[in-house]
Amino acid sequence: MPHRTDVVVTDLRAEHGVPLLGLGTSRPRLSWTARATGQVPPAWEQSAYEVRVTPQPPVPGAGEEPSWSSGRVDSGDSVLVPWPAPPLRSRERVRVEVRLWGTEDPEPTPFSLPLVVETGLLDPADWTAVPVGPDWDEDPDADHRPALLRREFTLPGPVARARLHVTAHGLHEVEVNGERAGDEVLAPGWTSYTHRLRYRTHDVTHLLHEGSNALGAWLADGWYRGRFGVRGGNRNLYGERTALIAQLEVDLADGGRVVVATGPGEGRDGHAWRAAHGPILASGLYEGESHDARLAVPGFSTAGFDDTSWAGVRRYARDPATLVAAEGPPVRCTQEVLPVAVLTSPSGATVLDFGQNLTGRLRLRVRGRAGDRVRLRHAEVLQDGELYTRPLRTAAATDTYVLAGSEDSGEPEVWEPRFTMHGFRYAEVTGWPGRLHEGDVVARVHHSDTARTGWFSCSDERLNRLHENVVWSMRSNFVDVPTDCPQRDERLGWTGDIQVFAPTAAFLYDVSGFLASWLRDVAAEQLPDGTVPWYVPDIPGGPRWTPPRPGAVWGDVAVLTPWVLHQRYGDVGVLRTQYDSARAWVDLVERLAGPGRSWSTGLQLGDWLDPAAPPDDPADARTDRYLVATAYFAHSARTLSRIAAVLGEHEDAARYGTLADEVREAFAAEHLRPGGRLSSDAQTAYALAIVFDLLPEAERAAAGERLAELVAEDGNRIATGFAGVNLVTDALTLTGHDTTAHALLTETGCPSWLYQVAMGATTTWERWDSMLPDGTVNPGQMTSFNHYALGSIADWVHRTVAGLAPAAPGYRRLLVRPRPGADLTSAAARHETPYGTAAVGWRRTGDRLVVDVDVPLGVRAEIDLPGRPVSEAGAGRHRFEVVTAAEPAHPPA
Ligand code: RAM
Repeated sequence: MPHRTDVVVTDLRAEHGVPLLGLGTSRPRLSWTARATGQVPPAWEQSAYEVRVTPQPPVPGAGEEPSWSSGRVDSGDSVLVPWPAPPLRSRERVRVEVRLWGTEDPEPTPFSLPLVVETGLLDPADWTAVPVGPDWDEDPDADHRPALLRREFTLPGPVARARLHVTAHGLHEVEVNGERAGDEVLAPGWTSYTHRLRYRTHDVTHLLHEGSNALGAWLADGWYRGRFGVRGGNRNLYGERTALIAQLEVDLADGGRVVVATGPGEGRDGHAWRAAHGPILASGLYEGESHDARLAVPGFSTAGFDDTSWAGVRRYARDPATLVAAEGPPVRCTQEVLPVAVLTSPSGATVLDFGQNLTGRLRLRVRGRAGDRVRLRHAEVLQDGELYTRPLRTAAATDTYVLAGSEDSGEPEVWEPRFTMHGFRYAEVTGWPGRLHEGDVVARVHHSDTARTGWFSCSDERLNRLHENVVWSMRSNFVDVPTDCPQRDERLGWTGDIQVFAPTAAFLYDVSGFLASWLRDVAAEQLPDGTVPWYVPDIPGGPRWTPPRPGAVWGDVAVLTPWVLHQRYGDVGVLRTQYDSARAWVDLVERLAGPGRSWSTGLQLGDWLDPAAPPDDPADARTDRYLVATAYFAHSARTLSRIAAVLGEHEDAARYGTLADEVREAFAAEHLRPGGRLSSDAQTAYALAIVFDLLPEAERAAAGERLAELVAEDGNRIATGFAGVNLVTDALTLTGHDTTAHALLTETGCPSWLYQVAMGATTTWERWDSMLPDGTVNPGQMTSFNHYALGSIADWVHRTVAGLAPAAPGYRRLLVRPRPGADLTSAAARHETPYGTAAVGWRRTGDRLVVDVDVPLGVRAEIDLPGRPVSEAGAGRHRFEVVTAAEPAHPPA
């Protein structure tokens, strides 16, 4: 059959793209994009597809099975398309190819490049591995020295394919024949371990050979049993003993199979798991790591190593039904940063400045004598020229390396801690033998290695820096869990923070798998009455946070964040998976609010960290906390009604729609004063009322006027905390006050976004004034320089300053609606949508505005430019020119 060769299918992916190995579902959803390679009509749309699936046997050539084909399926869908073929079995590897037909095309495109995916262990019965840890006694109340585990095994013939399925109680790093398996860090990450413990599958074929082989593992406390949590935290959150769960499955070239799994006693080959201490003396996520290289155990993960002095192992319990495949990318090192300066502090200390606040740890290259001790302390800021660690509270954030002695060999010792993480820009180095040379110490940035998908730039360098800061705070806090901060003794998955930041995150990086996985933990940790914990995974947090109580903004994550994933990624599945969780939340709030429909009880953090709130009571905001609670109740009920409609749950859609109407009325009855004023005459109150559509049409314009007035009265300074920060500029835009929105964005006085930039921030701060105007650190006991919530304005920047927004789930339609600010001469944004690359860039000279738009194939864009009727554009690159008023204020709403 001839092919339509000017359209090609690219970027074929399964589920969230990552992982491809060890997929946890038998029916992975497929997505692809169509790309034009020649002249394709802008209105081209996919009208049908064919999926071909070919099994890939472990031993090449052996018993090759024929391909399965879906045949021609009439559908325009290309994002998260349901698996068309028979369900996959555990460990099944298949090659997938797709081709398409366009509406007018008699002939299809050629088949795409193949995507090869492989399932993990889908059935609990697939697991023969059980948790094993060292067979020695430990004091559960003390720090523990991380252990090493090892086991040898024999392979009777050449290897065709080998997979290692691995996880742990605690943190692990696994080695096969002396080589590390995979490159993930802080594995298995942090989930609600009691309900869900993630494993990953590594391809270790190339590390094995016929004959004697060995597996080795490092084990550390991590979240599982290390001290973790606020107010000193707790140890043994999930158990008192660390253990490895590993299952190595080897397919031999002759068709045989060898399985080496963690377990007690000797295997049939006479080998057993053994345990010993290694060179790590102590390691904690907050504390840092202490490593004595003189105690190194070279070759412990290679065959022939003498382990006769090693201890045996103990077996522990774990229901294999709680072992789940990872749904997104692991934490990895993604960048290395060299110091920009080596400072000598007033007290004489050597301090490295990396020029960027980040999450990661240092790698050393050092030469010295055996026993030389290098100590590294980390901090985000200096005060009076010295490392300033008070904001870290009880997190020591100190790493120590004792040298094995490298003077004679000439080769430097290279070391990086394994099981800890720090949030820092500065590091103090003590005990360095000899002179510190450039490149001796490098900061290695770590976070969940999600793909970057969104970019923004404009003619104002200060805004570009702000945007960079947002990106850096996101990277710093997407460390397996969406955390509040990466540096102090906290680092918890605060639900409110990610609820306000999720739209920004979803533009900047592909967080579809990362957040889908975390939302499963939200559902797992929800109390039977529907209460969503303040942070997930939920751990003891003292009387304020434990047991969790229902609070608006934070609990609403259960409804609003799945909706964000649906809007940005076209993911209906996540709505289905989270549906019960979302309903349980709204039903709970409905009960709490009672027939009056206004939620006015309980612990509410409200507009947390309103800059007017006293440093020691961040919930004491200008906007009444119960106004915030009722507004969010209305918004979540409305959103849930929309979710129900998407899922075809029509009764629920109607019921929650009516509930939302009633809460809306209750809100207006209680909080709206004649003339459009609200009971709390504050930025956040108006922002909520406008964006959540809680006011009658006539009062809405007045509310917008009042909001603009308040901003002007405040000297264009921001006056919201977490509950209003992501809404205030949208509220201004929705009511025709773009000029005021831009004034807020570009203000530099304290508090404002650019105040932080003017103070030299390289990440976004927890408090508007984490650093006070005099350069000293805010005395509040809760002062982080790396929190993402206040950076959530970036979503409005992308959608409104650059003008790139989704107009249908997954960007199947685009809304191009830039609203250039008075002082900007250009701005641009680009986003890798599920349908391909979309971009908007504009440039202004005098009153002429030139706008360039890239629309992916198969997508239509609504073009809404100032002073020009709304029009539509199909795929391809388009240029529009309009003559605007010099200041494009008050566009049609
Ligand atoms: C702080 C956290 C977080 C916030 C909670 C309420 O401790 O840093 O940002 O959500 O308080």
